[in-house]
Amino acid sequence: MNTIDINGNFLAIEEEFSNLENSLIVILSAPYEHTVSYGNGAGGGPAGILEASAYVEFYDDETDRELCFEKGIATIEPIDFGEKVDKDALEIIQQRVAKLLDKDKFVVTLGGEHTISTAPIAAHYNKYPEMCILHFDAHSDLRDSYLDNKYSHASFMARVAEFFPTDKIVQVGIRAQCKEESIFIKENNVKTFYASAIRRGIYGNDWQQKVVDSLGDIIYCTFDVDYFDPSIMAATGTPEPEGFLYSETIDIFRKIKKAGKKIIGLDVVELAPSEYHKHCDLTTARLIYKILNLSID
Ligand SMILES: [Mn+2]
Repeated sequence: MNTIDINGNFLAIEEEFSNLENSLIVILSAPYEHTVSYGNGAGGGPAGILEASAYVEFYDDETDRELCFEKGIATIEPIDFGEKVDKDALEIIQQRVAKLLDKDKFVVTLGGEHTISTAPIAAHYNKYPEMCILHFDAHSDLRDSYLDNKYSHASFMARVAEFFPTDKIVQVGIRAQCKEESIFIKENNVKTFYASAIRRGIYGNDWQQKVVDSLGDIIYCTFDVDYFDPSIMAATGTPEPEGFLYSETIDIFRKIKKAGKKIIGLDVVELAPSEYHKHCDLTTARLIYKILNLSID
């Protein structure tokens, strides 16, 4: 696995702090786009994030440190899927992630459409059988298939549910789903924090704490940027109203840290860069660095 140098790696950092061997954190790009249903462009997500990340500051005032120089962040060359799609594409990603986990790296996988997340989740689950999943999304992605494809971005969590205990899945921000999905959630005890329930005050003022309380101690996070409100995240395939803002979201990661729980892996998907909404790329790059800052001791 070759790494990208300062002219294109995450945060634009020198070799000393971005070579694979000495870096704890590894950014793996999976620019997979095959089953897009509404807006396209998710395949450009990783490149957009990496480009914008050059403008993210190394220093984080909250943790008072430069995490990238403390731990090292390596950026791997993007996966070339060739003609591979669906299950075959997922296998490539899972092998790469597993290899990095074998080296005890903290892996951040960048999509691409949400389909890809099944792979890093499977790889992390093999290493951390006690983990739970924290899933940020406007959609629950629990349709058994969508447009005749079981490996659709709209079905990724249905694939995960085939090998992962559903009562250890916590979904946040859901606001667009079909009835079949809502039935699946009830029957299989998926913990779903619907956007409407949060806004109606069902969880009180500190809804973020309720999310954290429902999580186990070891957490894998999959983050679809369409969880955010379209006002701050227009650059995504299916932007849905009644979304969430940046700070109220970071609060969840603050509370995870405070509770002594641990994020052990992350993927960020569905950014579809747009020249009219450049801030979305930067928002996503900052989100990733902030989560890393709050998750890694
Ligand atoms: Mn989504």
